[in-house]
Amino acid sequence: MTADLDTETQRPIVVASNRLPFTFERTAEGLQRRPSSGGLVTALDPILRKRGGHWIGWPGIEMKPGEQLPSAREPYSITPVQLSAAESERFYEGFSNGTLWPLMHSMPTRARFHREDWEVYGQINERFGEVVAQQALDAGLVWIHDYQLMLAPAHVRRLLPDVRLAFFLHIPFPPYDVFRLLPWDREFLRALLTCDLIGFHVRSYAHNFLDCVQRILGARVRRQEMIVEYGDRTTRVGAFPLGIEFDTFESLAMAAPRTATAEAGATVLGVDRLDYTKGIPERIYAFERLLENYPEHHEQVVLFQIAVPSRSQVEEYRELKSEIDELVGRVNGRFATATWSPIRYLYRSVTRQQLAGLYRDARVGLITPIRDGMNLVAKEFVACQVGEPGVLILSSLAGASDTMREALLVNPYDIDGSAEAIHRALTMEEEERRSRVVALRRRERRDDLDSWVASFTKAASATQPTIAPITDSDFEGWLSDYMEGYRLSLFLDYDGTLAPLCDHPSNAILSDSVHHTLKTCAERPDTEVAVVSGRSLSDVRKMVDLETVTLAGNHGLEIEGPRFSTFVHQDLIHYRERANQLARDLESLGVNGAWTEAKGPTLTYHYRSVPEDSREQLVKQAHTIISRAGYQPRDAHAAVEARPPIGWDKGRAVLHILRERYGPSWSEEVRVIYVGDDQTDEDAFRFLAGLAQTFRVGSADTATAATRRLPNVAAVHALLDWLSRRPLT
Ligand code: GDG
Repeated sequence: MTADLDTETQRPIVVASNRLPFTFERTAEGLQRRPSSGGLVTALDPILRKRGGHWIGWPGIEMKPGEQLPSAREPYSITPVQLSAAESERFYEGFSNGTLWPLMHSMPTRARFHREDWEVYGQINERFGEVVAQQALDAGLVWIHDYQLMLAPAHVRRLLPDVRLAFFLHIPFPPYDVFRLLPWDREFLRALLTCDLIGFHVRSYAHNFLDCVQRILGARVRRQEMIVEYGDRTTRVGAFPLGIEFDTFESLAMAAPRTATAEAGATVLGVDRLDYTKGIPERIYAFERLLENYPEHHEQVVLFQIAVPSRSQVEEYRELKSEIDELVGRVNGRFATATWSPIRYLYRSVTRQQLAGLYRDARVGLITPIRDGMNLVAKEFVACQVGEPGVLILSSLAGASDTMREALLVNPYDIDGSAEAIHRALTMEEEERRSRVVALRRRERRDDLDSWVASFTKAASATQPTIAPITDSDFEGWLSDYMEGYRLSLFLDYDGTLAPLCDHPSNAILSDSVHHTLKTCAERPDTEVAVVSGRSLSDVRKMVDLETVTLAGNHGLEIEGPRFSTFVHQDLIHYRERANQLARDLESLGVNGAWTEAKGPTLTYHYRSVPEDSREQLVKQAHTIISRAGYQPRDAHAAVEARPPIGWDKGRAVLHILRERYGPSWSEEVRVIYVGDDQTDEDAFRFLAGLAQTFRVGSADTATAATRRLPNVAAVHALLDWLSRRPLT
């Protein structure tokens, strides 16, 4: 088998989705395959059949130890991701279909939010990410699909920092006010932003996503270009309306034998997975209204509804099935005659060939979801209009309505309006029917599945945009209103914030221009500047070299500054000797370029020069030694900090400085900005949440409590520069 290649890079494409294209069932004869249902498989299977590549997904059953999947017949390779029955319940039925599916379809009252489900969803996404990363070492493109795997990109990115990574969402992305109901909204957005490209079906979903990253994460969004900048990474966002295999459906429709429905008079056809988003009850009400209002259709017209069983483990789906059964029974009971039942309802799937014949012979395609990412049935219906032209009635709430403007568009909640549309479709002149169908078919033939794949993969392999320099207008937008009329207290971390990270801390020297701008800020009568560092106080004093600046060393355990009584945490006295002992203990780990920096009461074990493959072991040992000495180990940039177990951190140090300077009502006197790049700055970000504007500098890969991110030291300098030039308060 040859893995086919990503066109641009000539390297294989790796696709991951929750389901594989087939699902297994355990029978007396062993594991049996049956095709998976639904739009995602319909879309992806032909792509991989044609191009080859690798598909990673869940096989649909819990496999027994040592059990092998029957070998694949597909012309592409497959790696199954195993889930236990318990995991599948929480991950699939629970979080994917109980939380995300309704929420993303803007039906929040149906969504349930359970932490246990969320945790398992996170674990399974991590598992998927790891399997994908194993298979994608030389991939030209990793392409992850749909709402079940929205956190997986972050894990792939963690393991393969340089891989080309794209995501496509097959369902809607809801507006900000709905998405933010998700208690884990930030985690989802952050994970998606590890991708190079994120695709949606239509522009409005892409715009909803942009709104969310801007408002929830504080990311920088270039709307015109549809680019998100977050930390030091850029992500393209785009609308890629999915198409179908037009030619295949057309050929199937041409070849399909005449169906029994064609003999039964005019058929109004509905085809859906049995799902509450598909608007099946509303459709039956609309059909009932048609029969009430237009008796001329009695005995002439049949609504043929195919509902493919779906998610039948989920209670809500079982309830929906009963509701539909009851409705069909009631309407049939009300209108049926000896020779005619108005609704034919099939609760099972049919073959593709049968489906094509049904589409072709239907007089009306009634596709009226109350919410739908795209809806492929509408497209398949028009592809199959190879004989007498039928009429497509399409919900304006399906993504497909964005482009399929020649359909009769209806709001499915408007029962009378929908009934009118059915009547209009049933009585439409042939000329109008043909004009509409011709236009619809022309577009779907052109924008078919191949063209979708080509446009998506082309966008995914385009050169990644660079971060546009941060300008005055960014800072004005973010900070002007907040600061207006107030004094400013500005807190800055040192390493990685004011000076770039270096192999050795002694090399992390302030550039002349940053030093100058910092000095200008600190000399302004309306601004106080403090540098809060993990370095020892004497060290940070040497590096900053400005008497006008307040300095906090050892994460704020020692503070000094102008008009400020020097502070040394009272408990430190107990730790000086212990720190010396710990420094001696850590010497044993001084291998491969690792070394220990003794900073008085605290220490830092640096491993920046240690080769990647020996880091994990050393870090683990460092943690053990530090904990054994009664100190707290804490991960920093290529370093482990050892801090005495004193309830003190950068957050408390900031509070101390603010209270000393401005008294207990400091928040009424002064506005606060805090900028840092390190895990230890997170204490300050958390403490200052709602009380300050906070910026996390650097990579977007770790979570942050900061209000916004800045990409690098240059952006911090731009901020200082803007602050130094602003009009005096
Ligand atoms: C999700 C999004 C988005 C249906 N019944 C039978 C059958 N089908 C096939 C259809 C069609 C597919 O299933 C259904 O696709 P949809 O797009 O309508 O809907 P979802 O399953 O909800 O798909 C949706 C899609 O992903 C793709 O991105 O469009 O918005 O919700 O292809 O033909 N196929 C066969 N027998 C049936 O009885 N063989």
